[in-house]
Amino acid sequence: MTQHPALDQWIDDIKTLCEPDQVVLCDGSPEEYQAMMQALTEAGVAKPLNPEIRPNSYLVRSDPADVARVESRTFICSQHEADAGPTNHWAEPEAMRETLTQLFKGAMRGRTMYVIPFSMGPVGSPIAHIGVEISDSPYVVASMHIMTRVGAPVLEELGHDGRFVPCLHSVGQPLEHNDVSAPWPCNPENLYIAHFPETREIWSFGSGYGGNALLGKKCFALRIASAMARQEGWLAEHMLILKLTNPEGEYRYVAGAFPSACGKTNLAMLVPTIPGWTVETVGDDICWMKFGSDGKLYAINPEAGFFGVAPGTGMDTNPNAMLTLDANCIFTNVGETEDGDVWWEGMTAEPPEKLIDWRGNHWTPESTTPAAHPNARFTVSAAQCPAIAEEWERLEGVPISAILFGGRRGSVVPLVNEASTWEQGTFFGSIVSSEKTAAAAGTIGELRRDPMAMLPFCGYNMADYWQHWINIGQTEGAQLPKIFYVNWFRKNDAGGFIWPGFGENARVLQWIFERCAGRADAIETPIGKLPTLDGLDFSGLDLSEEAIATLLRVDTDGWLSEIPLIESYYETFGDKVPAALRDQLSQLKARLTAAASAVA
Ligand code: O2Y
Ligand code: MN
Repeated sequence: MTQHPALDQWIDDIKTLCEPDQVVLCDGSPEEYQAMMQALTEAGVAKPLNPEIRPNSYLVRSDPADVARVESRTFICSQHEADAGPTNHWAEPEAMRETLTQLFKGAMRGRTMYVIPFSMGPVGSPIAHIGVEISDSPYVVASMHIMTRVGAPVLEELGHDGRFVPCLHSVGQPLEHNDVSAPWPCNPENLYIAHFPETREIWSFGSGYGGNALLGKKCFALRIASAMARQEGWLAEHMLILKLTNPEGEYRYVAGAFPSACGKTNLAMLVPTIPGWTVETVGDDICWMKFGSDGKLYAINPEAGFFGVAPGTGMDTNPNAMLTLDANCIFTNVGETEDGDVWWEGMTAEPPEKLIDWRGNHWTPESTTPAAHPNARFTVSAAQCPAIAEEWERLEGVPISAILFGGRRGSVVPLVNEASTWEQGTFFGSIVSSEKTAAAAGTIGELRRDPMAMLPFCGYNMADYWQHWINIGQTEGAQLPKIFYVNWFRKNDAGGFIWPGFGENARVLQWIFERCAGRADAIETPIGKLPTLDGLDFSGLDLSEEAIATLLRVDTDGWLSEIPLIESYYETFGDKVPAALRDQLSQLKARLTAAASAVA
């Protein structure tokens, strides 16, 4: 089938196991994409949108039981449980292999088995890696076309013996004689998203949705790649990458890790409010960084498309995303308007008078359920983004000057602070947290730690991952990016957000840019380096002196009460926590205690 005997052998083994009706080696062509969308349309799961409004675009409705990544069914199958760590679900590899082998036996009966060779990253980039996904879902094939680079150039790059990550996927619903396929086949009762970091394999069964099924994204590019990166001395991160240019045309590249619901895609496509500054997008979700010969960290976006959350995306919040969606999109689980277009909450200020909701039911603004599922998604090629940076597919990647960490914190954490050292920056990353926003009683205001925004995506023990970050910082000849912690979500006493956010975040990026250029002042404080009161450009913003002071203040008491929370969080990782991070924590405590007693 290919010129790669080991790949052929794997394809053959999976064919024998899964017993599909036929096997198709995907070529990544536009014709293949159209054939998949045609098949999905005939199956009644996809619907072409009005070509006058949104050419070559489709609405897909998934099974309501298969609408998001399922962390409780996501497993790291390392030989030793300690290597998965307390933040992952661990399963013994041989036992998991046995369970999955039974499930995959005959799982593709009556279906086509697609073999999808794909590259994470531009084909031929020294930072890219190759995977092959076998799937029985035409939705997965079409989505992989958009989200990765698929087809012949990938096989050529692989050659006779190149290394690839085998990614096996089935929706888990074989067709017996005369069965009619469900429009969106899935098997939520037998769901497994299993990762084998030591052998670099992925097996996913029972879901056709997003991160569960498009195995290049979270499964490969983060969970497996993080384990590869640890072995090979690079970083696989849950980060956006943006290019920031000042009015003089000087530019720098910034990577940023934020937990969900912090506006990561919006930041990646930001339209600055400050005159003369521009932001261009390199990536919105994942960043792979390797050292170049000059000691700098060079980054690529391993993906080729955006799989973004639709609700909340509108011309007011993210015009570049909206313009990206003009044509050639797959929309999953959004509302359908009367004129054959799509709609979701936040797309326009006024909802349409009536539409068909994501479940296929009639909907009006009076309905008590949302028109679009909260995790409804758009899938679209990154090349269509009007803000895409021209170098977004550069084989050698782009040199990163700054790394941002951020969470959603109403109190304690200032608008921005800079780590004095790589170790302190790693410490900042390890304590990233957001206040829970869920309406569940008793949880509001409680902190959810999401270190480096990698909580569900680290393919090995989180504390070993922190040690890997520390080790990266000790690499001979490294010219490391500066690390910053940002918080757009600080609240005032009345509970309102102080900082306007969105395009105004460019003011913070400006300070970061100037710090990287060695031009802006900073004050050394117990929690790192903060802007001087006049260091950030607040001109034209309706912010009182008190509000500015709150944004840039070191809340000594707040941080002191945070220390025991961090200590007990670290305790969950036992003695694996790097000594360098324990040192950072005790030094922070000492500095805060000294500051508090100086005031008293
Ligand atoms: O529900 C899913 O499978 C999508 S998850 C996702 C998609 C795009 C970018 N980020 C994420 C995430 O969970 O971080
Ligand atoms: Mn993500």
